[in-house]
Amino acid sequence: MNDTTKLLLRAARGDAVPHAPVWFMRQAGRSLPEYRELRAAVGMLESCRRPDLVCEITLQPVRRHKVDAAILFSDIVVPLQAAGIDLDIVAGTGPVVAEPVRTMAGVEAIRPLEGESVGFVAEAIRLLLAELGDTALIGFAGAPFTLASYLVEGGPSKHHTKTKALMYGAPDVWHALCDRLAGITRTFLQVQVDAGVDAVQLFDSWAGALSEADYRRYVLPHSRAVLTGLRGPVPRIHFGVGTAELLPAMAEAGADVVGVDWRTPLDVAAARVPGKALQGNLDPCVLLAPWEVVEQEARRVLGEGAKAPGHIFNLGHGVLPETDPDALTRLVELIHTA
Ligand code: 1CP
Repeated sequence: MNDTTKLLLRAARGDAVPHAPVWFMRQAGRSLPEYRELRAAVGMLESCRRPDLVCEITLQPVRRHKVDAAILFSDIVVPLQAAGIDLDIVAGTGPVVAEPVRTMAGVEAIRPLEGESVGFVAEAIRLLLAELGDTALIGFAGAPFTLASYLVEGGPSKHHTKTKALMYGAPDVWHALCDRLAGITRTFLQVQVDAGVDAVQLFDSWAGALSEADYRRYVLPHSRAVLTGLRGPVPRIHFGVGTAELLPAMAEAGADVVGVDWRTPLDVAAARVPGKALQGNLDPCVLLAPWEVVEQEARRVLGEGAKAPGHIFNLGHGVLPETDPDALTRLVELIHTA
């Protein structure tokens, strides 16, 4: 009998698949001329709040590349703004927070997220489900540590110095902050699951800045509260950059699929998180090289990924804006026929 379950879900469960499912982190966005055109007159956060635009931008890479999954077009700071935090996404910089949070009073001013205040996301998901057919729809949110980093620093940061200073220097404030962020993230994901997404990805992009011991002490309980508090049978993908030493702890936080960056070969990752499906992990910079290099590296990733119970092909982090979209289309064809 033919299994009609979406390919991404079969791979996430470790079931047999005809080929690895493939999608790309940041597949929507600046590498696509049709995205740049659509966004020319609309601010980033405004585009995230308009269901018609969210639907169109989410579908653009699906139409163009024939990927096996769409990822909802949004941003990790969308639920923070919906919860009343004054912030914006500045072109060329990223999220910028008006009043950085560094005290208990600042933490206590953060309100819980009301599901209705992100109703535009549920509406966008309804529009998308009517269009997507066999293509899986992935919802997502930022994990407490990565969100805390933007709130404490006030914007993007290389070393997360102020964030770690707060974590070490005022652990009560730190845990109170992460507790509130875990609540916001869980509600944001629950809205997406209730609206019908097939899977969720929790991005803890910057957790790799921590040692394993500090991750377990300061971060894991909060990410676990998100992943295990979420109701619904959808697979949970958990991803961060530079997390080779954290993979077992990130799996323990409640991941069904562990996302891996390009630094850790997938066969090595498979040995570190036995029984878990993996997602990754072609270096996004490889796509700037001639096709022969892309093909060789993609085949290596597929071979190493075959050591895991299930493998979802992806990059090791997001698509770089300067990537030639045709290289991504060709890569999808390769994965589908390899
Ligand atoms: O004007 C623009 O086009 C702004 C660029 C942009 C885009 C396209 C930002 C600002 N966010 C997004 C969309 C986005 N953000 C998506 C959907 C697109 C897709 O994947 O197809 C997703 C999944 C995110 C998630 C996100 N935002 C993360 C986690 C993923 C990751 O890349 O690690 C993070 C860390 C952010 C913060 C953020 N938002 C935007 C930027 C430039 C950044 C990073 C800033 C920094 O370097 O700290």
